[in-house]
Amino acid sequence: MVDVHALAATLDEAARDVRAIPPLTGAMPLDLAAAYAVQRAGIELRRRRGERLAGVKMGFTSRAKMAQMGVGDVIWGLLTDGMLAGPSVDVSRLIHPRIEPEIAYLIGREVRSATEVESAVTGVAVGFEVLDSRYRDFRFTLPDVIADNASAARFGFGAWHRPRDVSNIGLLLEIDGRPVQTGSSAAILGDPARSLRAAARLALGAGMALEPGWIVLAGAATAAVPLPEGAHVRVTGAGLGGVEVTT
Ligand code: OOG
Ligand code: MG
Repeated sequence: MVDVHALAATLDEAARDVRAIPPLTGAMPLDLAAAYAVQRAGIELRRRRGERLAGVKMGFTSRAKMAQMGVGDVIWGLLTDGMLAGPSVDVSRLIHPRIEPEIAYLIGREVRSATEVESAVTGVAVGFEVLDSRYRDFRFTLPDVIADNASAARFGFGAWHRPRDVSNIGLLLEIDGRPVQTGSSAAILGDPARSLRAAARLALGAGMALEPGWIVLAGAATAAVPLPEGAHVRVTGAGLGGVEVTT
């Protein structure tokens, strides 16, 4: 039997000690259900420290991300208010952070069925996600990364815009004024709205309704890039403005 709580504690300590660990599956088999149980136990540890759920993140919703990380399935994780980035992110608290552009949705009312999620959205914005795998060299199998809450570390978003079609908008990631990644939101399952519906379906399937005020990150449209110290990052989405973060 997999000790879900012990594995969650191991990942949680790795994050807090800023120390990479070997993948869990190097030591034992872990199926997807057990991996999600570890993820939930890890979120529970954060909640006990006073963090509150703030939303859902989708992972590997684009080919660029699947190819970068060598996995082929969509996964999801949970966001807490403790992960919300300020205008700056302290990268000394992270093991090997990477940043990627995201499309963010704001949920305006409780979502009890996946079919109603689009009508519950009150805002859309360009966002970013700072990933930080707790595994050495950012290398993992699918169950490993699920247990590690889909590498979630920090996230942020720009100004909210009224819900609109964002099925094919240009996304640009710049570091210190240099473009480092460009992509289209169409890379996210053909339309980030599909990822939004999947997020609702997955959360509901796990017994969780999306709550008012929650954020859904639809997944990166491009590969993630290393986030060094002293960097000034800007993510722009055509028609959505931008969001900036410094390290
Ligand atoms: C896992 C997280 C993937 C995305 O947007 O595809 C993700 C990872 O790449 O380490 O957040
Ligand atoms: Mg992401």
